[in-house]
Amino acid sequence: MAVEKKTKDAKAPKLADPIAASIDIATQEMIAHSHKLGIDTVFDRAVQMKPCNIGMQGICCKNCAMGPCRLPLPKGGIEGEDTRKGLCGATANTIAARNFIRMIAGGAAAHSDHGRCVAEVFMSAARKETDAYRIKDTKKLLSVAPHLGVAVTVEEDGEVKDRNIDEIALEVAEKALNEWGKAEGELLYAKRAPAALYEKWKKQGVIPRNIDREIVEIMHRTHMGVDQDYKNLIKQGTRASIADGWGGSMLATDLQDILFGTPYPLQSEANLGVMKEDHVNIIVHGHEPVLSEMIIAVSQKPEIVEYAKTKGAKGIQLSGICCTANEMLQRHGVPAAGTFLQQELAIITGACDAMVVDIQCIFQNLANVAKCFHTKLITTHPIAKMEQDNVIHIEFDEHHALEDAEKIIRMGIDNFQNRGSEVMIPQHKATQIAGFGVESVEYHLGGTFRGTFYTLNDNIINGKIRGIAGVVGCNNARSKHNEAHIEVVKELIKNDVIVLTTGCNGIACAMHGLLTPEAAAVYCGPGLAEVCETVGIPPVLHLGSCVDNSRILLAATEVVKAGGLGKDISDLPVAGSAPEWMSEKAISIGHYFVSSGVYTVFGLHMPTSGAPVFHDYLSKELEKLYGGKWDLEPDPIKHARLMIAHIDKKRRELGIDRGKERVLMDMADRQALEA
Ligand code: CUV
Ligand code: SF4
Repeated sequence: MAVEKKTKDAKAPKLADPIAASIDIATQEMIAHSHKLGIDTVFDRAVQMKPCNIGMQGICCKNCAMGPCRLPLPKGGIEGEDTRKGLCGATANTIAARNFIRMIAGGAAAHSDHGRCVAEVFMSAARKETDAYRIKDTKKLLSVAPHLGVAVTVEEDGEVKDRNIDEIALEVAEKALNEWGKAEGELLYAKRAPAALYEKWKKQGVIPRNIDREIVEIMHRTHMGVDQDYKNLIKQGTRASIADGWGGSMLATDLQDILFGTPYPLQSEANLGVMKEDHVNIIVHGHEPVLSEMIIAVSQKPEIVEYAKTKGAKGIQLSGICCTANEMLQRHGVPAAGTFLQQELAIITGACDAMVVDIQCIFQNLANVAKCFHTKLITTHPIAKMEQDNVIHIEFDEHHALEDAEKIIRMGIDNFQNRGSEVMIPQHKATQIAGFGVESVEYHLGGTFRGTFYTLNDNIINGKIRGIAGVVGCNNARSKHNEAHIEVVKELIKNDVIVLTTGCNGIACAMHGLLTPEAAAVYCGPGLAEVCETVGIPPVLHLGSCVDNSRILLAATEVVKAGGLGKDISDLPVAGSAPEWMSEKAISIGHYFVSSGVYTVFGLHMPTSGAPVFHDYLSKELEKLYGGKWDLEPDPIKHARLMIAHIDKKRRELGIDRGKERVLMDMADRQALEA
């Protein structure tokens, strides 16, 4: 009887429709291939499991064992007073605000702990305890040092007088590491913000004391029975997010640039088609370049390449997934194998000989997928292991980094011969130009003599460039892979808004051909196309990984400094966006964009919608304090148009709107915007 029932119930699980799951052909092909092989991926799981509607709206509290307390919105909305409360009396606003800032804590912790790890390696390098890591970019070191209160004297010709580089590096390392846990003072980098913004933060009392403390305080305040005022809760969320964007993330970017080199534009490729059937394919997935830099160094050693040849391979093909892809791309031109949602697919090609992961955005299901193939899945970080028994852990340590990297690569090479017969690498990839940053934007778009953002400002003022958008963030299996990323970006550049991208949006734009100078003639409005063609840049500038969103903050600050566009980031015709966000890091990034004065639109949904008063506070009231605010728009075209409308509003306020909109928007466009 029982057996019979079981067979009746065991109908085949619903599978994802490849065409509905992604706009990318390589991804569609691989999803279909996974079905053929009977391997489930995130795309299938997304159609099999529905999200919890209450959790999604941010109104489930499980901060104590009297709960979880769930506060669903009454059908038909709230009439009159909102009387919903948990056992302790916590209101929907309190619960949603607590949940929201816990997401900020999670995101800020992830970015900042990454930064700390880099700072520790930087310290080892400064102390010369390691051969593997060295101070590479002394120019960047000298430009960063003063922001940490480290004195340098630089002569006109760039030579350092008075102090030697080693001494400066050591002091920078000490000062930087101190930012995580110093006993008094405030976050040193807060002063890198425009003075007007710094003053706003000061007035609101949200300047971080140190990075760790703000994150810990969120955990304290959101503990059962502590902070019960959503305004006060989000204030701490603001302080922690600033500690992320202008602290942990910015330090990560700066120290990585000093250790591994400041990125400059270079050419590469993106999508699963970068994998090569006749090469050893090693994929590095995760976040910290501390690992990937060593993998790159070792994979280029002649004896290692020779070793690969002795095993029958033509060479070693490295590629990246997620932000490790962006780190390896921007400094070395290593191609990206794909975005967040393609990680399982890279193994399903059957041609991934080793996948090396460190921290963040790594699916535990990679281990299950790897089991179906010869792929060695290697975890490397002491804080990020997997329970499955086919996973190999090789702990990576800066003191024997090159040896660790060599062990990993040899393992991948040795595994080349174990490939099965089922190899299918989709033949799709696109060319990309990446590796932009504050320094290279200055170089490309700056004045020849001034070396500032003068020319960029000029083009904004004369209306060729309507404004600047930062479009960033993840993929989310709850929406069609890459669709919103690409539609939002295309709509922006069509309307002469130049786009700065990072994270998986950067990879998506690369995959869909938006990161080439040639894209300007195809997709841009006439003004932006002209600027891109004159300067020879793509209309979408890839600024790197998620911690490199700090580059967007500094680029905006440079635009303020270059003059003519107001005194603060909130005066600029700029807007932010994360069309397919999924991680807590995205919430932290979104919130420091907002707290830095940027109007920021998220796609999908906001985990605050179940608490309308708190939700309104984020989307309306915050603007009065910092000049930036949150918005939500799942439809990509409307999403982009909200950003453009905000940019136009700022142009009007600056008095630089005349002529501009008349040329670029036709009547239908305008009506659509007003509707
Ligand atoms: Ni850190 S956070 S999915 S890799 S951008 Fe990509 Fe970027 Fe989101 Fe993760
Ligand atoms: Fe419920 Fe309050 Fe406990 Fe949250 S803290 S689970 S709302 S009793």
